[in-house]
Amino acid sequence: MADEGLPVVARFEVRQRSYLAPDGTVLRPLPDFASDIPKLLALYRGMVLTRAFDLKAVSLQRTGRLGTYAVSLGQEAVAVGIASAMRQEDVLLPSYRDNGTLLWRGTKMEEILLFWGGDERGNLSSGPAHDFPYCIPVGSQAPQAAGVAYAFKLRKEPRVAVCLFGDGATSKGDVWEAMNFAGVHKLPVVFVANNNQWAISVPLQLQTASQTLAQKAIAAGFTGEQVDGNDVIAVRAAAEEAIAQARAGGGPRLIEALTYRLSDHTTADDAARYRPPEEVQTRWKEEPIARLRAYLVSQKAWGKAQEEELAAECQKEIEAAIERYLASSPRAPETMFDHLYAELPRTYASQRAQLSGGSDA
Ligand SMILES: Cc1ncc(C[n+]2csc(CCOP(=O)(O)OP(=O)(O)O)c2C)c(N)n1
Ligand SMILES: [Mg+2]
Repeated sequence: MADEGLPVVARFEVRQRSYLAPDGTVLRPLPDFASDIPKLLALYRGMVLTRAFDLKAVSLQRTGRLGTYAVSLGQEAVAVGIASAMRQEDVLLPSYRDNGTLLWRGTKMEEILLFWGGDERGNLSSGPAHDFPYCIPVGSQAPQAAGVAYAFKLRKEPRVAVCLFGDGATSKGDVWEAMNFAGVHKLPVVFVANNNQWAISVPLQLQTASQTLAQKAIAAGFTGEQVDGNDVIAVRAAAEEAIAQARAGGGPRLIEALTYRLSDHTTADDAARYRPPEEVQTRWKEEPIARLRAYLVSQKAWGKAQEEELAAECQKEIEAAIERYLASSPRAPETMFDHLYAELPRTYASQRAQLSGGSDA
């Protein structure tokens, strides 16, 4: 071979983290926090609540009481695993599918419903005021996360920006530019690629020829790790480690969470048109909630009675939130012009006046 004798100047490896097999059996020694059963029960509750809420949101959309909604069915472990490793003062930059992450951070269900019901008041979250709202333009939250982390570094604040995006987003320049910048400046940011294998109808193999998404971090000069995104213990452990490293000045990390989008892309999509139902059925065997439940049952920490109680409690909480959402009176149309400009430009001022029934001068 022509390159014989030439020195190898770079090698890299990508590790994959998992603790629980799909049937809930333990693959390797669990991280310390997993011996704290109440902590695991809280993660379990977070996932169950997210799923129940998502399903209700879909039925609201189907009955004309909500706009388009992006379900996180099958991806609850990423939401809860990441959010539970963050501190209040850290900053979350979520994607439109991160419902469970927002719920864990304190956003109220009725706020989420307001947002997807087309009411901007839904962005006034009861979660940390410094968290970013749902990001709809794919990948644009990544440069914002690098900016947030740059500010933390300049101000010498021990805080971390945590940014979630999908596999499709990793093909965007925004994500690469953000990672490159974060690598150069060793910024306190954790990027999480929620690899659910699909970007609407585009499968992963048409998204990238790269063997993993995690290795994209290596070109930016920092560690990329794969984690079983259906194993909430693994997600939580990876997030804890990455966030601690970032907080201590050790720079960014990329976590590629391997999941599967069990639902349609959104309520405006019909995935049966582009992916075989057998694929979805197979992936149901790996989903995160049954997995943690099986482990908890094996530890005698969970049973049928608790499951029924939890389901009823979640339904009650969700129903109450839906009632509050449906009872909120719609905003006046002219308010769409408010909060955009310190001083409304003339053209908008006249449109606003028209809408509110006043003069259009
Ligand atoms: C900049 C931009 N381009 C296109 C779209 C339309 N769009 C919405 S979601 C999506 C696919 C994103 O896939 P992925 O990043 O894998 O996230 P997932 O939906 O699977 O969570 C596209 C192309 C958009 N919202 N923003
Ligand atoms: Mg995707």
